[in-house]
Order: sequence, then C-alpha cells, then structure tokens
Amino acid sequence: MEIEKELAARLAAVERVVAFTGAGVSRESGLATFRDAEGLWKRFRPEELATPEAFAAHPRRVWRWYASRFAQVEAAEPNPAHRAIARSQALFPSWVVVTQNVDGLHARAGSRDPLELHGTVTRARCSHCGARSPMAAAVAASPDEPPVCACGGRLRPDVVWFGEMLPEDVLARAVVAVERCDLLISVGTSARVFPAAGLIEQAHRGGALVVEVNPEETGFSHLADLRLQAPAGEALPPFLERLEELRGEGRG
Ligand code: BV8
Ligand code: ZN
Repeated sequence: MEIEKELAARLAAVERVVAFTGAGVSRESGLATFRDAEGLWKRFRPEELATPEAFAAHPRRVWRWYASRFAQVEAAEPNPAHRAIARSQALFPSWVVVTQNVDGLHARAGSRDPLELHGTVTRARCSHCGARSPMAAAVAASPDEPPVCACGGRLRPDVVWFGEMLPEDVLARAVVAVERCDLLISVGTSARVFPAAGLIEQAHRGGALVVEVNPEETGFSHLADLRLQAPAGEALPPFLERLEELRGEGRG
C-alpha cells in the first residue's frame, strides 16, 4: 500500500504502539456492533440493558441478553484484523492492545494482556462479594436468570455498564500506554463512549501519530494522520505489513 513520504518516514521510527479497538474490529467475526444499522442498540437502547438500573429492574431480561451475546462470542472466531494485531505485538518494543470490546477475541487471537476497559462477557462476577467465575458455567447453570453466588449475591456479567466506573488499574495502564506511545491505531470504534474515546485525543495531544481504521467518519477522524476507510479485516493486515517493512528499512 502507498504511504506518503513524510508520513512513511515518521512511521519508520515508531517504537511504541497502542492498538485501540471497538466493536468494529469484531464485525468481520460476525458480531454485531452497537450503533450500526443492525447494531444491538438499534433493538435495545443502551440505557435499557447495559446499566445497573436495568439489571436491578429486569434481571432476567438483562441476564438473557448477555447469555445470548456470550453464545455469539463463543461461536465467533477472531478475524484477520485480530490476528494482524496479535502478530505485530511481537515485532515492537512496546505494543499494547486497549479494547472497549467485551468479546475476548483479542486474547483468543493471541494478543498478550489486552487491556479490557469495559470488562468481558466471558466472565461472571458476584454483585455482592465480587467473586469471578467463567460465564460459560454461569450460563450453563442458569440460562434464564442470574445465578446466585455461594454468598447469596446475584451474579452479573463482568462488564462495565453505563454509569459505572471503569476498572481503575486497567484504565490507568491504558492512559500510561497512550501517554508513551508514538502511534495509536484506532480500529472500529465510533469513539462516542467516554472515558475510553478520550484516549485518541490524548495520544494526538502527546504528539503520537494517529491512524484510524473505520469505513465511516468518526468524531475523531480529523485528528488522524492517516485514515484507512475500509473494513479492518481488509485494511489492517496490509497496513501492518507495510509498517513492518518501513521499520525494517528505517533500521537500515
Ligand atoms: C463512566 C460494556 C464515570 C457493556 C460498554 C449519563 C450517565 C452516566 C454516564 C454518562 C452519561 N452520559 C454520558 C456518560 C458517560 C458514558 C458515555 O460515554 N455515554 C455515551 C453513550 C455518551 N460513559 C459511562 O457511563 C462510562 N462510565 O463514565 O464512569 C461515571 C460514573 C458514575 C457517574 C457518572 C460518570 C462507562 C461506559 C462503558 C459502557 N459499557 N460496554 C456491554 O458491552 O454490554 S460501552 C459499549 O460501547 C461497548 O464497550 C463498545 O465498545 C462501546 C463503544 O462503541 P464502539 O465499540 O465504538 O462500537 P460502535 O457500534 O459505536 O461503533 C462501531 C464502529 O465500527 C463504527 O464507527 C463503524 O463504522 C465501525 N465499523 C463497522 N464495521 C467495521 C467497522 N470498523 C472496522 N471494520 C469493520 N468491518
Ligand atoms: Zn458472592
């Protein structure tokens, strides 16, 4: 793929990368995004299901929604975008995956230690004592309503709902990685959910290159030094191959 000379020279010097991903990176694995036409939110508004209030008011409905999403995630496979991100991690002194996704596909593609800002649907958590357990076991034991923990508390998906704080340690590690990076690649996110979306602006302000991989324009497209307006599974592998070539040439 062709990259303009000045940008190619800057990319050749990149050492520390953050791959920041949203639901779009899992689209070619067959998982619905949140805001696209067939997006999950079209059928349900976020406030209806992904909030503590919704879970308190309609525990069975919310539990069944996550049980169905968990089943879809289990049936899904990582796609070429997840795999390209995992492959590149070994080639850079620092490569951190920061994801808003709860589908666990980065880890299944082989990415080491992805930072899951919004938790994961592959784990259940007790609302009372915080004990974590595999979602597979929780859903198998109780597909239609939240199981009860040994402590008497109600199990919930181990995700971050609207109005809830992100896991402090995970967010802190993501902020440090973004502060230090020379390149942030934003893949498949509409960048509308905060504080996660703020990481793109933070990278830009810190002088990092920003590459956006998204067929659509987003609220942060204007910050991108390079926009790949195509599905991630198509655009990301050739871009990361070119990045490796440039780094190789750059080191002479
Ligand atoms: C917080 C886990 C502090 C659950 C998610 C009122 C009350 C309370 C809070 C707020 C409020 N108003 C605003 C807020 C802040 C709120 C927020 O940002 N709301 C938004 C809607 C404005 N944030 C929070 O509540 C956060 N917590 O602020 O805590 C606090 C505490 C107490 C009180 C006040 C504040 C917590 C947010 C976390 C919510 N949990 N997920 C679950 O998954 O069920 S968010 C959910 O949306 C997912 O994590 C998802 O990742 C995220 C963002 O969406 P995207 O990933 O970007 O997906 P989307 O569909 O939007 O876009 C897909 C993109 O892919 C598109 O651009 C499309 O073009 C592109 N695409 C499509 N196909 C492809 C592709 N790209 C590449 N290739 C393709 N093939
Ligand atoms: Zn418990």
